[in-house]
Amino acid sequence: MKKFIFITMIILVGLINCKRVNEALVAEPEWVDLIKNFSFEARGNPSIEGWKFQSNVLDFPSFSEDTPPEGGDWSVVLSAGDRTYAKLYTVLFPPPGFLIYQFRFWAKSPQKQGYVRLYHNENLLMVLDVNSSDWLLYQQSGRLQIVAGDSIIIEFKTASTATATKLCIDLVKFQFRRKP
Ligand SMILES: [Ca+2]
Repeated sequence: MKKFIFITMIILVGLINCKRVNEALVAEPEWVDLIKNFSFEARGNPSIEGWKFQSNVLDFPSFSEDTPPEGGDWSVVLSAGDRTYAKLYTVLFPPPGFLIYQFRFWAKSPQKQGYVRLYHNENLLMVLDVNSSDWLLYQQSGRLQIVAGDSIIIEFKTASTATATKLCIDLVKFQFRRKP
């Protein structure tokens, strides 16, 4: 009887170990971040490397030492006013396949006049209004079918208003993982 119980225990331990191995084999894929300069800084200096800036008045955006939690030393600031606008965007190239994505960023616009658009090629995936006067984390997730050559465009822009307005941005992350 003791021998039978002992053998049964060995088999059960073996089954549990097999289950753990199987769980490890089907573990969820890791998230991959597509934006390298997500904090708008490099070695302690402000930077928009990897991003493009457009304005009908300004050549560069400005930066601020006012950052969100864990936002490092700098955030980027888009300023607009009377008949002016400012736009900051980046073009990403995810690998082909069926992907799950997470898009998140911290932003604030004291005048509640900023927004972000997310495009898949020419198709608008989403628009978010930045209507918080204090730093706020915005996030969105979804699924994408990517084929070779497809692009994802993330675009921050100030609204074109008569009065001066600002849009502050930091910690912009676009992460994906393959559908398990
Ligand atoms: Ca930063």
